[in-house]
This record gives sequence, C-alpha cells and structure tokens, in this order.
Amino acid sequence: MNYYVLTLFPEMIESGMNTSIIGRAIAGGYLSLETVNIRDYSLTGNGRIDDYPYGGGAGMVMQAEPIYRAYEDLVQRIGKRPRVVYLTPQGRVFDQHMAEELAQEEDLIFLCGHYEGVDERVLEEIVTDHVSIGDYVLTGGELPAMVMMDSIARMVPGVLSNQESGQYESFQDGLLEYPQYSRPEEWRGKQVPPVLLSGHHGNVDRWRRDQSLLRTLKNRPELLERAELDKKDRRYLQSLLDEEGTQQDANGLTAEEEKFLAKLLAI
Ligand code: 6GU
Repeated sequence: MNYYVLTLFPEMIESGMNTSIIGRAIAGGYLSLETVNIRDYSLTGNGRIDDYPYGGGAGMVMQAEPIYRAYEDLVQRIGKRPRVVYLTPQGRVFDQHMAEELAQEEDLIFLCGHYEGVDERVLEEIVTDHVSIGDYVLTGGELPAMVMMDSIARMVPGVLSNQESGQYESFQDGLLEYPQYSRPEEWRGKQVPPVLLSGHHGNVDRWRRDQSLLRTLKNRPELLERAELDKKDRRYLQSLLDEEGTQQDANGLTAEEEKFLAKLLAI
C-alpha cells in the first residue's frame, strides 16, 4: 500500500506515521508514505495558499490552484491517478467496512484541509471520496487521515505479525471485545475472574463470549441487533433478564437495557 498525503503539515503526518506498528511496516517496506506540502505550490511563491471567502464570512479558504498543482505534480510523478480521499466532517462516516474496501487499493491519496474549508472547484476536479471520521469537528484533516491510514494498514498483508493480527478483533464478528487480564492475580484487592485461571478452555471461551455480549449491550446496543446470535448467546442474554431484581443482579442492567433486551429476544 502506497499512501500519499497532500497537507500543510507534513511533519505532523510523518511523526505520527513513523512510530509503532505503522512505522515498523514502513521501515519493512509493507507500506510507503509520501507527504506533499501544499505550501510549496503557492501561486506567488511566498507560501500563501489561502484567501478570503467570496460572499463573506469568517475565516479563510484554501485556494484551488495550489492544491491542484500539488496533486498534478504528484500524479505525473507516480504515473497513475489513484483514488483521492478528502477528509471532511461533511463526508461519509468511516467504518471498518470502508477500511476493508480501501485496503484493496494499491495507492491512496489523502487531501487534508484546514481553515474554514477548501475551494469547492478543486474538490470537484480531483476528489473521489469524501470521508468523515465521526460526528465532531476537528481543526484539520491530518488526524482523520492518520486514523484512516492506521486502520487500513492493519489489513495490508505483512503489517501485523501473526500474533498481532489475532488481537483487537472488535467489530470482526460485530461484537465488542471481552475484557483482558494479566499478572498479578490480585491487584489492589481486585481479583482476576476465576474462570480465566481454571484452565477449562470451553468455559473460558463461553465467559469471553458472554462478556462481549454484555459489553455490546451496555455500550453499543445497536450492534447487537445486527450481530449473529446463536442459541447459547440468546440463553445468556435471557439469563440477564431473569436475574433482574434478584440478589445475583451483578450485571446491573438499567431499565432501558432491560427493555431493549426483552424486545431483542422476542424476535
Ligand atoms: Cl475528516 N475533518 C475534520 N476537520 N473534522 C472532522 C473530520 C474530518 N471527521 C470528523 N471531524
């Protein structure tokens, strides 16, 4: 996978990407990264790339021509026109499915905006995908571009070791990950759940699955509606309802969670 990033802050992208697992993958040749400083393509050669918005209003707008020149110079050098992802809160919301799809590409260009926005005409000319990373506003596209590059890279062969690729599988089967514990067995009076020390792999697997179901119910109930639930999953969820109001009510379901579960299990 070859990443190209058009940005006013190349050092931000490079310092973020040359660290940890992604840094190792770049050093190992599984990924490549090239940043292009849009400022190097300013019209006047003085580094200015923004101007006032037509129609008035607060803030400045990044001009079309410096971005277009930076883009054209890049595509001439690499000899192809890859997909161009523009990072914007107005875009489609990024998710694991989109990451899997983009990971099939050989090359990706990311365009990071700043200030109040980018002249719409250059977006119409070069952008293939408008993408947001969620419903909140950031100061620029650099962090969102790095978020996307990180999650896409995880699916590129060679980027993760065999051990790493088995980890962090939240969303892989539509449920959130179960809790993890390491030594010591007791920490500040808190015990590791006994089943994890039992050596009974069947019971450990069942407990982890139940914890995934419980976490998903509590934090992301809408994911439960789309998850594939088998008979044992449903039996566990039913047991949460049956416990309600009794002394063994350790999972502390709220009235809302209870209502949601009752409806889910009725289907
Ligand atoms: Cl892609 N850009 C900016 N500036 N803010 C965002 C975003 C993108 N996604 C969520 N918030």
